[in-house]
Amino acid sequence: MKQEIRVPEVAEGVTKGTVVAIAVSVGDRVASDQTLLELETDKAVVEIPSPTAGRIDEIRVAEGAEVDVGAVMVILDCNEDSAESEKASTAAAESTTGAPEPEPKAEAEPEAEEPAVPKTAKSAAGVPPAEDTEPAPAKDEIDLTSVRRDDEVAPASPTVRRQARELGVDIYRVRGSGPGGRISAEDIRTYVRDTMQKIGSGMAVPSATAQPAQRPLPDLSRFGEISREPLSRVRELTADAMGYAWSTIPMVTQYDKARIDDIEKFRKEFNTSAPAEDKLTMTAFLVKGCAAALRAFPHFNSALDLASKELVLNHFINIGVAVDTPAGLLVPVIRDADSKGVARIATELNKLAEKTRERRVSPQELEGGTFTISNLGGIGGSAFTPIVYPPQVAILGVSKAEMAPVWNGKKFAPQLMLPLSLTYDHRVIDGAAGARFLRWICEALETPLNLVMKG
Ligand code: CAO
Repeated sequence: MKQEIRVPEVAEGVTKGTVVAIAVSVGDRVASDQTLLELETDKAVVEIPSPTAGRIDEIRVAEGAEVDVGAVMVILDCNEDSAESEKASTAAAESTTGAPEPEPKAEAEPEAEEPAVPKTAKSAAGVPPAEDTEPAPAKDEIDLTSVRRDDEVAPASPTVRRQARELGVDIYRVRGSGPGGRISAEDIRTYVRDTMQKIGSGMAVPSATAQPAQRPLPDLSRFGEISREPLSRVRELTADAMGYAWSTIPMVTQYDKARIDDIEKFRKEFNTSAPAEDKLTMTAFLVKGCAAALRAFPHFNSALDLASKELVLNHFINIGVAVDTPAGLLVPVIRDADSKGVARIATELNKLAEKTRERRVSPQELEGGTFTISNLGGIGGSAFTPIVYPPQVAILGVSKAEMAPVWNGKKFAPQLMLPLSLTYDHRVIDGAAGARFLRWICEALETPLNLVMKG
């Protein structure tokens, strides 16, 4: 007799789930209550047990597949002598663990149409129910086929993967010590031990918290036509750096506006007679203003070393400037910006930006920045929150300067206002310091003489 194993109703309101692991292969003999596969829903992770002993005749789902409640996942051939199958399976379990499996339930023979009852259930928050008892791991009871998530592989038994989940370990980060990289319970314990030691010594921990693993994408083609394009190396590196920054740095962004009528007037006049390569840009003034501000506020020109519990103060001021290129965002660096005049910075930046857009910039020209400016004002926008670029602790975002009515104490007067947004690492910089630093930059830009006088 063949029996269909269907997706059970795990919890009220749950209508579908994702097959996260298949623990058996076609042809395998299984005992009653043996785990067939694991199903993940937004509420719980459950192991789907075999309702009776038999042989796996067909597997109709794949790992990663989304399945509806009631859908057939596995066909079980129960024609085999059930008692014999169970005996064989139990004996195998005993021979590897020394502990007998629980007595099979002789009466566990549900109707063919009835979905299998989940063996264990664990809340999505990772709290197992009180009655959840860990079954004795049986080495031969599962198929250790590689379990994939995107490009990552985690070959491990359902029991080991459940152990990882319960400990909050992202199993895709654990190095398996077994044949073919198989991950054992001991590997999970080693990973937890190592991680705790690193935390204790203040070292950076490459944990799931630091770099949240991406969940498998749903099948978007179900909703319409899609196409795929490979990530450029720049995009890959940006994704990595931004993901790391976003998940490890507690950031705050503050906003202010600078009156830049005088700078803009001077810049326009200067540019009427300047060759293209020496054109004075708004970004050049910003580099100069930030370099002077960093001299006055050295903590903004630092890096946080948690391992040694120190703040590393850079005695050089290298300003990175975000450049939009067809391949993605690149950040070349103006070195020792505080010791250069605005005209020299402008010439250097024009050349560097052009080289960067043409991808002729060298790796050396992209490294060593101690602070970054991201000017999107040439494109538009009234404000944005840039992300700190580690190991730096602050970044200045610049939006589009626009004429605005500003109250001068007697009346509203039209003025060119440049919106600035400063994001900083709140572990290093307090809000008051952030506000002072940003105001300092605004004042330096509002009266260009300040760029010479301040610092
Ligand atoms: N407000 C108003 N106008 C601005 C401006 C601002 N904040 N910034 C630049 N402009 C104007 C310039 O004055 C220039 O106009 P003129 O030709 O009349 O002088 C025009 O916009 C174009 O400027 P530009 O882009 O050629 O020169 P720039 O030095 O100001 O900017 C650079 C150089 C490299 C910053 C810019 O080309 C760039 O790539 N910006 C994008 C940065 C980016 O992608 N950041 C996002 C990072 S986070 O995702």
